[in-house]
Amino acid sequence: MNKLLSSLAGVLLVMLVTAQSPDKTIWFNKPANAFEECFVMGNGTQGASIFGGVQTDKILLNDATFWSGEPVNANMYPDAHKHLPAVRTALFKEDYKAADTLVKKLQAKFSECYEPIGTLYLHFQQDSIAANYKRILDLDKAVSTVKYELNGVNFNREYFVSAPDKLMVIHLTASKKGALNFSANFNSLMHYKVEVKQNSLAANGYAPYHVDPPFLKETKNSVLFDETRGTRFTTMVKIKCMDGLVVTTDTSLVVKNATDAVIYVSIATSFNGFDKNPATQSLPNATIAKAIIDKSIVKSYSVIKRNHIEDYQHFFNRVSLKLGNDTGLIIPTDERLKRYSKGNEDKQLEMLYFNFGRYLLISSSRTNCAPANLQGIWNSYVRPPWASGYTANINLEENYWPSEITNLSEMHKPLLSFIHALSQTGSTTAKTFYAVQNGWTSGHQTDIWAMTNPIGDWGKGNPAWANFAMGASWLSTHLWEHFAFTQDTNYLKNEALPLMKSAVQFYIDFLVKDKGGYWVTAPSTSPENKFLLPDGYKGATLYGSTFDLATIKECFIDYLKATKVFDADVVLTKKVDSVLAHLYPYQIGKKGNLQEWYHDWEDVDPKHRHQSHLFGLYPGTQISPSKTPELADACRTTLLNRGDETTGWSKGWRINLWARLLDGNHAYKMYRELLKYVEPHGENVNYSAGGGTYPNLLDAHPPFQIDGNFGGTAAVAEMLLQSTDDGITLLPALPTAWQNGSVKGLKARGGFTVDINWEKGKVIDYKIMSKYAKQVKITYNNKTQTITSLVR
Ligand code: FUC
Repeated sequence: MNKLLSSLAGVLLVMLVTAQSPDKTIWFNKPANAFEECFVMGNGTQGASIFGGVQTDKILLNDATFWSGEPVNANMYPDAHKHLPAVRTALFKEDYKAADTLVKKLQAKFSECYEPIGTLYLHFQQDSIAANYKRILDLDKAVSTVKYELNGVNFNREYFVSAPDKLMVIHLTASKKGALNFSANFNSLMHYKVEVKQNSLAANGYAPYHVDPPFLKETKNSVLFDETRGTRFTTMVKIKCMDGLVVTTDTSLVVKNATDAVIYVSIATSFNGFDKNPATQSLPNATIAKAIIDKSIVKSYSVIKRNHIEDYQHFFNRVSLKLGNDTGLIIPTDERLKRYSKGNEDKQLEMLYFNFGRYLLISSSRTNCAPANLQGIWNSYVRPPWASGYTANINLEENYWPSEITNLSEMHKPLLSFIHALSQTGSTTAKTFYAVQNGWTSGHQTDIWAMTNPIGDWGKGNPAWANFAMGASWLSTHLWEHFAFTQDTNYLKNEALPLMKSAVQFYIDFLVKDKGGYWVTAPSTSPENKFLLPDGYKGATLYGSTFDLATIKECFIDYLKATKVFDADVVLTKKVDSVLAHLYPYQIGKKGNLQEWYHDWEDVDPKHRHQSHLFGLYPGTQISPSKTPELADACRTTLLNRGDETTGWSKGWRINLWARLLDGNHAYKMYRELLKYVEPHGENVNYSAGGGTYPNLLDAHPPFQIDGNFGGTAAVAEMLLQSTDDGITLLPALPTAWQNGSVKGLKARGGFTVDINWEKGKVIDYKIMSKYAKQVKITYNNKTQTITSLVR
């Protein structure tokens, strides 16, 4: 009888899972063992990674503003620029070896690390072996659930992190009265103390005032704590039970004989801005954490949940995607991914990955000046891979590629406001490292303190990554893109234009003339790749890399476009025009490739994961098959030479590049490869396992890096819709595999919202909407016409 009942319950559970849409549901029939199997949730500031164990549930807690370090002294190396002339002299003597050595004198400190707050444990006084276990993340509502049956009792847990209420909530129920027994406690790798009193657990602690990034050898000074320094945090936990009892021990809250309990978890940090000392000019983290919880605990669970769902759906529901009519598979997500990796069809999984990317951006990017980092907001390490930081030679920017096109403009704001902070420290970096008196720039790695100097630990870094100076040119293109998609003229005038202008000013002064009279950067690199000279020297430092000039060109063009919207500094505008006309142009190499280096050199690694010189094709707007067919062909050759096997973020980028080349089938092939199943590895990362996707659908560099998720999400949109200042193309790179489908709510430059329905690869119906009726050129089904948009 028991067996019959439990198998009936199993059937019911499967029905429940399948009632949720396979394109919006990630689920498993076992708890997570490794991080790469857990569910990440967040309200754009606080993050939770949920493992869902039966006997012990583990919930890793994060806060977007919780980093090691303190405000950076941007004036850390006032004389650095004195070394610049020698580097330039060596370069123009073509002495690349000397340039590689000399440029190291321009390196300074590394950035700080993103830190974990701690772990909330829920210990259940019960066996670990349960029947009918299910763990479900519902992307439609941003709510996750754990369900199982034990000794005839059905247990249910529901988790979400609410933006309106600013906290995490867990609702636990048992089907039998009084069967819910558990304790909650907290621990952390930070320095902290736990205080438990009157149904409240408060953990107060602080982050290290310095952490060396993991690529530096561990020493006794790698992680430095001092009670009087560093960012403080408070985590507060309270439990409300409908029945039963909440008692306390020294370190935990204990629920006895309850049927229905709600756990409230608030987190607050003392971070008060990039230039404020988090110990002495701090926000009152303890007061804030308590106020948040006190305000919410008086509300009913259902009200908090309803407000959370409403808030989340306000963003999530703006876009919907259908890529075919298959019903999706009624198997757990890890098995589904494995099956797909073997070449099986699963259109709903392709839609799920896209939906998940939008879910991740809403969940990780809602905090001013704290954009989504390398791991979004989800990190459990004190010295996380690459500091879980902001890497500005691709990763930080790639995080934001889906923000505008997939109708999540608001989620772009954390990056845009962060650029303002970078411009503050970056103006000191411009003067001290590059002898440029006007404008700002930033380097390869940055952190919440808006550090902008070249990194490399004072001369120990490889110039290939350490001496990058294109943070300002690349990031300022985001300022323009936000305007291009939103048409928010207030924003353009008051926020974007001043920052764009001062980025332009920096590069105007930083550029030098080469022997042929062209403007070039010197020193220059092409992110992380190296060139091979005919004499066998493998170098990184050169003048005039294609990447540098492409980002500068884009930044200048954007600035000129912005000055057409508003009156501008005429002298500067003229200067920009003239520099643009004499910028060293794109070159096509002997292999038909787009040249990466100023000269037509070989690459040390022709399969390198970076393809920075293709910036002008994507995310830039300078190269396209219609406007610059030769250059587009050269980009195609470069991509073919690079091959398709690469890291997660790099696959994400290449899919977008193939989409811009209007090759939907190649883009789709690589999209499938981005969704290649990668085994969870826990703490033993295999860095060379190849890029792909973990069971929980997070991107595998490996290790976990969220940029691949965002690159892949943007790429799906880019296959279905492309826009320029000249108009909109519907289904520009539709793969054969997506012959029938529809998309609603994508955004196009010019402030348009676009819906498309298609059948047999042809548009059958579309809708272009904007705030005011506007004329716009639309290209689809091989024809172009000008239409007037509908008013939204
Ligand atoms: C860049 C890339 C690496 C990695 C790191 C975070 O340095 O070259 O692959 O993504 O950033």
